[in-house]
Amino acid sequence: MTEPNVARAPAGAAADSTAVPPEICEAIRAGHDIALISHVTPDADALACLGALWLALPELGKYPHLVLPEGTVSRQLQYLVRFAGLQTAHSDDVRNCDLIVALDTAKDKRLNEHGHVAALTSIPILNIDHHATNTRFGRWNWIVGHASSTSELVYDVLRALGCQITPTIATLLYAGIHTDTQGFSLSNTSAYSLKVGHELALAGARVAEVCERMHRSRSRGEFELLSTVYRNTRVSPDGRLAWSSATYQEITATGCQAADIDAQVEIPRAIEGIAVAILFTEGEPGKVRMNFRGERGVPVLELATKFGGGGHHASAGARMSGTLQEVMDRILPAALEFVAGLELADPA
Ligand SMILES: [Mn+2]
Repeated sequence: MTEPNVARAPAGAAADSTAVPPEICEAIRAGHDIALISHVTPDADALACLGALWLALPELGKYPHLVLPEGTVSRQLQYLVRFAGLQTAHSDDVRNCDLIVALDTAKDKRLNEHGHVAALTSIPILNIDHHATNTRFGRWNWIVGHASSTSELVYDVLRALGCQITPTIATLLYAGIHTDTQGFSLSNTSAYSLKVGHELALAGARVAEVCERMHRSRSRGEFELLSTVYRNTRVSPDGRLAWSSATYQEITATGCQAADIDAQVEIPRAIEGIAVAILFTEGEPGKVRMNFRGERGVPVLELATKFGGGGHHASAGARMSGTLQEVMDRILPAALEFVAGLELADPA
């Protein structure tokens, strides 16, 4: 017996790209000196978008200027910076730009520019992002909530502009998509993101190297920090909520910083049957970051926005002042109530 030949696109997964709006390409074509900025604590998606545009724009006769303040890239992701040979611009060059491209950044407050280019306010912004909560702070905004990553959108932009996808650009964008989809394993993995992954592999993306550097290249300190997050993981009596935490003390004792731990909400998330996972990290004394993840379509964005955060439907974040314990005492009762109210299909 053969299986009936039925296409099984998961609900909500776009089969094809959303066409790049013409004004997005026109804004780039009209620019001359172009500042490229992403979000604070840049992840692989942010760095990939910065790097891909920085490498591609000279082909169109543009002068790209990378805004990536010293010390903002985690140890593990410095691989991408070295691999692409990325060089940060001087602030004078940035001030003289006639266009800013903001990448993967939901709010202008989150732009990773450390205030050294405060004069940027007069420069028009082109805003390319996949966060559902993007505030559309640009003069031009291309916000595609169903895209797996901003790297997927930058790939579409480069194709629309007729830029060559070199093996280095392909490797960067592959790293961005691979990381935002957790290795093509999350619900944001669409038929289209797999298609782009395929095209990037054909263009020479270093698939195995990206996986090794993103998933199997922990320093001893990072490994120790992960074991702390495992040890601190707790599960609610109803089995629906799992959470973990790391205090400032626990993070710095391993020689790590908060940026090294941002994605580790995947640890409590790995427990079978949970609906929501949360990671609380105290990156600086008295400043707590929360990462929320929802399984089986659970809209954790609702929970995150209650506490001033944002992000995506099933992957969101928020920040709060206070000690780790104070913040957990505030958030956990609300999270327990949230999961208790969910109507969940039983996991198979
Ligand atoms: Mn992203």
